Amino acid sequence: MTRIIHTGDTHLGYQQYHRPERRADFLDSFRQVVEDAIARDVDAVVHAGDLFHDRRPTLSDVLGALSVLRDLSDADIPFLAIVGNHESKRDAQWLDLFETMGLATRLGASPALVDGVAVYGLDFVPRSQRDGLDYGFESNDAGHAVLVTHGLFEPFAHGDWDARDILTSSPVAFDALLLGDDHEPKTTRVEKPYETWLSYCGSTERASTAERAERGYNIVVFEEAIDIRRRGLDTRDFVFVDVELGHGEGTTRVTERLSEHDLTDSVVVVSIDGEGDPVTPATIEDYAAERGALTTRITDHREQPDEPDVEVTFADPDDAVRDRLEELQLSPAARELDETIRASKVADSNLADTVQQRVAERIEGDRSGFGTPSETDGTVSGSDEPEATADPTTDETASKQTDGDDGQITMEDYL
Ligand SMILES: [Mn+2]
Repeated sequence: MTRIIHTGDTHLGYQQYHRPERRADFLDSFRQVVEDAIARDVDAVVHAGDLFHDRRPTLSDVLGALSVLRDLSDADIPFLAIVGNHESKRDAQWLDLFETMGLATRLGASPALVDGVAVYGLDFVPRSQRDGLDYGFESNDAGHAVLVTHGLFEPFAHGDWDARDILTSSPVAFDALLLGDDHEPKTTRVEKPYETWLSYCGSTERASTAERAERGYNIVVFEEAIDIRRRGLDTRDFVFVDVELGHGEGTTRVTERLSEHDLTDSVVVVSIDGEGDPVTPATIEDYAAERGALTTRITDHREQPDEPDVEVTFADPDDAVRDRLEELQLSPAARELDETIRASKVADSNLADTVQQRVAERIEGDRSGFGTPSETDGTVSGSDEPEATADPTTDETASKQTDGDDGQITMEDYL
């Protein structure tokens, strides 16, 4: 029997609500997972990405991670991990540092062997790089094979990449995909011809108020079959209070509802709906603070004609960016640049040159990918382009060379 802890979406360094206590909470959850791993003497801890909330964690976040990983290493339990979308740097990864120090293994196309289980990894893959991806998974003669990866996969709801595409293309038949990115734990199985378990372990702390359910991690037990079990974590209390205000009800009704709960050291999340009077958030916050709450978040869902109706439904900011980019229906050129700047592996110092080069290549090639040019700052022009002029109709040369536009390609064209 082989037992592997599957965790991920740890988001170390996330100073949620600008509270240092919350930053400490994310580290504390990671420590709990590792303490459980040591207490249960599991065979490995697999991390499915987003160990860090940001690609630039502070030194104390890195030191926190190191201290937890060192405890795991001292117990001779391997830490096998991949890189998620939140923490992905353009060149070397934090995980590479931990690997250099002997505290982690960065999973990839060659399997890490854990007591009869071959464990492979695939870092988060930006959308533009998914088609025709060469996985290169090497063969194994272990009894089981699993792939650890990060992203939103179909057949789960909100998936933007069908996990069955990976399974079909992979030269290795996986018994399970151990996933990160979706912060809600969920497990399903795709049947023949795949016969593969797909499982999200969920986040270990609440990275957004949408994450109401208990946080935890999974233990994957490999015998003849595979069994995926769930373990809860003791995280900071979140008190969710959903108030439906009736006619004539307001702030007092909200504080009455808060009085039904122990708010000590908790994050209080108040959601207001219905009719009723306007509420004063400061009064509600003060009430909760007097009863020991760490912080209070208030969302009033009632119609507020003066404010734009912005509905926040994402579990993590990158998802929101992704959704927004989809809404914008950017041209292929714009998406390529977005990937280059935001999610690619281009070194920071080379970024400006790379963007300029990609734009130049686009200008050489198909111009139809661009929108209407405009005259703004931030001009990026190909090296062979003529100097731009303010009025395209007065410069025949520029006009000819640029299909009637003014010869300037500006960043606004991509946004
Ligand atoms: Mn995440």
